[in-house]
Amino acid sequence: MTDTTTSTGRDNWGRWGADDERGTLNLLTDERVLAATQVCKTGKVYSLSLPIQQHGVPIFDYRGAPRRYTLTSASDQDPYADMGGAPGLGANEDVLVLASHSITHMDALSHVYTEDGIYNGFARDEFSSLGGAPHCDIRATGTFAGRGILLDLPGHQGVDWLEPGHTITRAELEACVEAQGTEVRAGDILLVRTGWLDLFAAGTEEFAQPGLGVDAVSFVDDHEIAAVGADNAAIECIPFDDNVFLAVHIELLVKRGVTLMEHLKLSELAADGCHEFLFSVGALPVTGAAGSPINPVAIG
Ligand code: UVW
Repeated sequence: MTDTTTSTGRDNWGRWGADDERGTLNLLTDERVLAATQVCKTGKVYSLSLPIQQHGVPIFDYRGAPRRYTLTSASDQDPYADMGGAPGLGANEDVLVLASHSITHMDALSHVYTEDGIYNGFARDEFSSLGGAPHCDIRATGTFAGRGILLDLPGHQGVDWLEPGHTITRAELEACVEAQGTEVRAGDILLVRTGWLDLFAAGTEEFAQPGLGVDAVSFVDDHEIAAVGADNAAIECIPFDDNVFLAVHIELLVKRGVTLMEHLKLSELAADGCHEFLFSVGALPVTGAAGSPINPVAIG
């Protein structure tokens, strides 16, 4: 493993080869995925995605609200008549217009760059307006599955949500693991519930959010976590830890190649006390894209 000088002193550049574009998803071996299929106890299927709609969901102004436009409907007179369709026959179809990082979404490893480049040292300026990302696009992330674990921090701490700006430490994650009695295994997909979506639903106007701090990154390293998701906007706390903009994105996504999933709906899993499940997600396979809306599934 390459060891470069970083704030945490660690990265995964070169760990899976100079051409690697999947980062810690390499930890999801066939054996681990097969073992994950054995953890289900109830068979209950959970969608972890918020609805894709214009209102009532968290949206950043610069990304804009998703739009669904009608392409064809019954307002078109017998649209198939020219092709032999019967009178009255038609079909409803839509055109969807949405930012790749809309609402519940997944970051490709090309999403965030630093002056050193993107994950694994690919150049930061190779992303083009026509082609997007020639390396580490969302197709490289693709579809994956594994054993998911939920750390329900508000549940453990006896609050509805962690306060905006709360910086989650490794000790808090470990204490939650201990209290829940959740075993953490190499190759797990870690989902962290901060309660922020519940606070959003309660009408908060605050930009600040609870989320992981840089101290929590060693939890991901030492437990060999394959991917991280959370119910907040950016996995990490806002304001950013130590006032370093996107500090945890830099540590996890850029340096370690950890795929991130944001705005996950985790309250139903938490309410059911479902802390271990089979997790599966697929990105829209858009060539060159730096992210994708997702509808992850957990099976309890
Ligand atoms: C950024 O943090 C820039 O985006 P996201 O929250 O989608 O990872």
